[in-house]
Amino acid sequence: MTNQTTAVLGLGAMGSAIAARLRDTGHDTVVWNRTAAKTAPHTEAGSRAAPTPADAAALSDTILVVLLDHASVREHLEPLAADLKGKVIVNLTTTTPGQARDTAAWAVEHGLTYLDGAIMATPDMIGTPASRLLYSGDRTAYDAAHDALAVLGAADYEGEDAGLASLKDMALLTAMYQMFSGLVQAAAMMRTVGVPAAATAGEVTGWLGAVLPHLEQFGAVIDERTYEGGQSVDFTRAAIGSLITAAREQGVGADFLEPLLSRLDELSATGRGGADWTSVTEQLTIR
Ligand code: FVH
Repeated sequence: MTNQTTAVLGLGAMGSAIAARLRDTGHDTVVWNRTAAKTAPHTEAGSRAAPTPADAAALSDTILVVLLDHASVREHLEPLAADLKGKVIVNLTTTTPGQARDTAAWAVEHGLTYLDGAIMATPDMIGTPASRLLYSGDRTAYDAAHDALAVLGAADYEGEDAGLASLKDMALLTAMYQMFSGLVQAAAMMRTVGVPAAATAGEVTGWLGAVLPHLEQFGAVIDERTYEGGQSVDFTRAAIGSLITAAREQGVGADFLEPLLSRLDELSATGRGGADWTSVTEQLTIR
């Protein structure tokens, strides 16, 4: 345990969970929230409430920013540049990689120590073995804040580029939402014959569990970039075409699948129908 003080700016669902976890693990905490009433349960539990973000900064060594979005972060950090000198700022708010780099550049311009973070957890997971947080940017900031960060979940440092944590967060969330979209599509199809979505969700969970081990093979093929072997573009075109037809036969749209079929058609039309289907990866690069 250190004698450091950690401020939490933002007491929404996530900021509250973080403040509670810090307290539960013996960290001295200061909290601030735009709607001051939300500080009450925290002061009752042992945190000190600061009336302004500047007061929170003055009382703390490390400032964890857990606000809604990039705009709210910049709105509150920019006027504080002088107050934040000598402190460690860790921004856990979800931002894009570009926004993370932008805030890191702002911090450098003002001589501030800034680390960008991304939370791969829901509030109830904070402090459990299932919680993982990604960090990138100033390594000295990561090292200095490590005692506080380590109690929130696995604390993975991704590298000096401040955008790296956010990039990985966004990539993993992209994969997650594509998977969730798959459930939505399957539920819409099965509902046409009276199967409840809850039952389809169970079926999808089992099926995805069985096929998930293939992902690592796909990754290896994509890394080699030769796209030899595996399931071909033409085979996959036929498969996706059948899925689209099946959906339409049931009176269900296939909006999520059609773009993939278009990419596969392009590959086939340009003589690459025999390549591994994951070669669509190459078509996604737009610059
Ligand atoms: N909750 C989750 O499951 C996800 C998991 C992954 C990471 N996210 C990100 O964490 C950030 C905070 O999310 P949250 O769940 O705490 O969000 P809310 O409960 O909606 O609380 C939002 C807090 O932000 C404050 N706030 C909003 N706008 C402003 C502003 N312009 N100025 C100052 N504060 C602002 C809000 O204050 P108030 O409404 O209580 O006054 C809350 O404290 C977020 O980036 C997630 O993407 C969570």
